[in-house]
Amino acid sequence: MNIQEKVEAYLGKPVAQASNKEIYDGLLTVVQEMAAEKERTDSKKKLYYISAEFLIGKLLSNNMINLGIYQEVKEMLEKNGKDICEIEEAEPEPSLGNGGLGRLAACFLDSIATLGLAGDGIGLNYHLGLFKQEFEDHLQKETPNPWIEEKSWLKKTDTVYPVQFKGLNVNARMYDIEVTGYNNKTNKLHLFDIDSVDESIVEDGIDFDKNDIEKNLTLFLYPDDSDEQGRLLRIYQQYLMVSAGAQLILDECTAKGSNLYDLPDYAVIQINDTHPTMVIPELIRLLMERGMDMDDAIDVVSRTCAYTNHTILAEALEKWPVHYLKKVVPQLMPIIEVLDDKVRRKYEDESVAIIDRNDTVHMAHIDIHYGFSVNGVAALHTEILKNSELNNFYKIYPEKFNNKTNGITFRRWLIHCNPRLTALLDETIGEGWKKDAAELEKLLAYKDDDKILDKLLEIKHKNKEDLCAYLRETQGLEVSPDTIFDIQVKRLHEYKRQQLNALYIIDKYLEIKAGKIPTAPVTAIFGAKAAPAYVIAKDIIHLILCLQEIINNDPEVNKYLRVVMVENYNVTKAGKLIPACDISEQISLASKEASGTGNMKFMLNGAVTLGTEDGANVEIHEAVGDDNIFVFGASSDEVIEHYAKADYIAKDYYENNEAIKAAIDFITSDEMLKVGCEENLTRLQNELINKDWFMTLLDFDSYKETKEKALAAYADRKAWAKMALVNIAKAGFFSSDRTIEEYNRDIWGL
Ligand code: Z57
Repeated sequence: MNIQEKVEAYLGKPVAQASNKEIYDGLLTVVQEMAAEKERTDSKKKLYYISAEFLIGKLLSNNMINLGIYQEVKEMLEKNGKDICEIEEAEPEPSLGNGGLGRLAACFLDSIATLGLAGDGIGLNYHLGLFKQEFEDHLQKETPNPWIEEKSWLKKTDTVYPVQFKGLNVNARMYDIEVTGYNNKTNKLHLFDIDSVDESIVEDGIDFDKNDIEKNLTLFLYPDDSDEQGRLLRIYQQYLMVSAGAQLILDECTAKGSNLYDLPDYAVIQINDTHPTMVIPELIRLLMERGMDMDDAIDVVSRTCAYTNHTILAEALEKWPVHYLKKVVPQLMPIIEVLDDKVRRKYEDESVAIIDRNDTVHMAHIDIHYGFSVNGVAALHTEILKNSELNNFYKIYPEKFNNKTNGITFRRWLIHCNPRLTALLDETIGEGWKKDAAELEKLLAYKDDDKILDKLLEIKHKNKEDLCAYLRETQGLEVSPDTIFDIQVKRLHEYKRQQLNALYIIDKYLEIKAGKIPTAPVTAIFGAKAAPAYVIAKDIIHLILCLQEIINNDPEVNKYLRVVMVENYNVTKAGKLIPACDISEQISLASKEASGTGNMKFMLNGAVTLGTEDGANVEIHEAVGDDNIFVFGASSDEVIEHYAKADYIAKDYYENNEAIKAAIDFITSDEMLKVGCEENLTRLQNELINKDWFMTLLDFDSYKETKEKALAAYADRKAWAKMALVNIAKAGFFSSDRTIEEYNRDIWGL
């Protein structure tokens, strides 16, 4: 049977007569079967990538591309009067991640399977995912995001493991999602859940009874990104994940013949940030339960586990009070105490202790002492870990530290989201880049080829037209593809400095009002969710939404400047925004963005970066050279020094810089207060003048100056196209296939 026949057998009617939703269900069923029939990767040693987040995005097209049937299905649908893009709309997006960390885990699964490595994901099956963002009165409102339908990529299994909390025993059931590799074998994503979870306890937005663990345990993903609220429920979630995961790992390894003393020959566990750190004491506990000595168990586990750090923000490094752990997982405390005791006997340095003097457990410290590898996610980030944040550990274990610069899967972030550019690359340099991303460099030979440069501009314009249509349909916003698309999409956080971009927009608005006409019209596009409890982040969203209202409705200004805040930014929307971008905003305070991965996606799609020397921007800069990127702002060394000396005073900039003062004053001007809320705007204004922890005002002048240069450069269309071409050609290094090859070479040894 061909695919059409299979789908029609499922539907019981011709494709031409079925609804988009029916066709989606049919394709899901057929594709899922095809994936299940594919050969599994198999080897003695297997990787387990444990992560609280897997931001996998929609799976239908991704799986069809990887299985090599995308083109065939697309054409079959066309013949039947159907559009594959509309079928895609019928798929709900699983929102099992916040941002970069979760999306990285998803790119990694794709690359691990593509490289034919045996590696499964272990995580949690959040029924309502991360919240869905809605805008109401220019404010963010959160609602649940149910994504599991009758027909779903999730397959319920019969595998169930008992997990014990203090006073509560639950059964963790495993659900599986097939992970298809690009023209290769398959792996699995295992998501644990408990049967008793009850979605009906959610009311009034995303509120629910925090005490009813049996009903709430896997309802939601914790909605914070890089900052921690330290709630008990999070410990319950983490322990469910690691205890079930550890039992699965031990079962699989013993089934393959491990005697458990040789566990490191059968398994390597990559711990994605500190959220899964309890897997270390839990594995020790389980090995002891199976008869192993404690010292042997500690040794075996230490040679099995490796840790990835994703941030230097102090507030993001998880620390749990001992009394929290005692309340939820008392069985782990005696083990953690022994781990701490061993460290204290060996090292006098209080700063490397596991349990500190305030009875707080430092999760990252467990990972570093009792894992065999510690890696950062970009060159600069790893250097900062070694030289400052984790310097005391680096001095003890220099051999454990290594860098693995992040990457992205080109299957989703080019082949799927940008078919026009994909076709041009195929025609121009062949298809080899799809398996070996370094081959993108072949494009450099066309740097002065007017035909190719024109085609790049034409593709970008068409992608911008598509985005315009999408914004009109989804949010009723009118923007023109003939303006410069300047895009900043990422989680809302002060260190990422959406507020710097907003201050620039206010400055530009005031200039236009004063009669200074800009050289080129700009559409400033944002997309960002704020953690529901992160007050200032929500105030920044409010500011942007007010600017959108004022600026877009001012006929004097909207010829030159428009603002778009995309609602509910997610993986699906990223796929529509990124191919349409001219200028990629990567403007975090230097030293604070561990890597960034959106920066790589934009580059790959021919956008030019406007950014600070932070995270992987540094490596992008190195790859494309000074002429193909716009870099500004204080360096990470300067920033680190400002923090050390505590000598940055925002108010001095406010008082001494007219443009800054005018922009900040505007936040509470009459015009703003007419559309906005005084409480939010005043709070944000105060924060900027009196605190500004992430030094927005420090970089304002250099941001403005560099942005003007970028906007002016856009006018020379050919020179701009050349910059885009170099960015695409040099993006090969940022393929997650390269990242995974390095993980395997240096850490996993599969
Ligand atoms: C998260 O998305 C990241 C770090 C964290 O500590 C948490 Br919690 C969530 C991000 C970093 O902010 C990015 O810079 C990085 O690219 C990404 O993780 C993947 O490494």
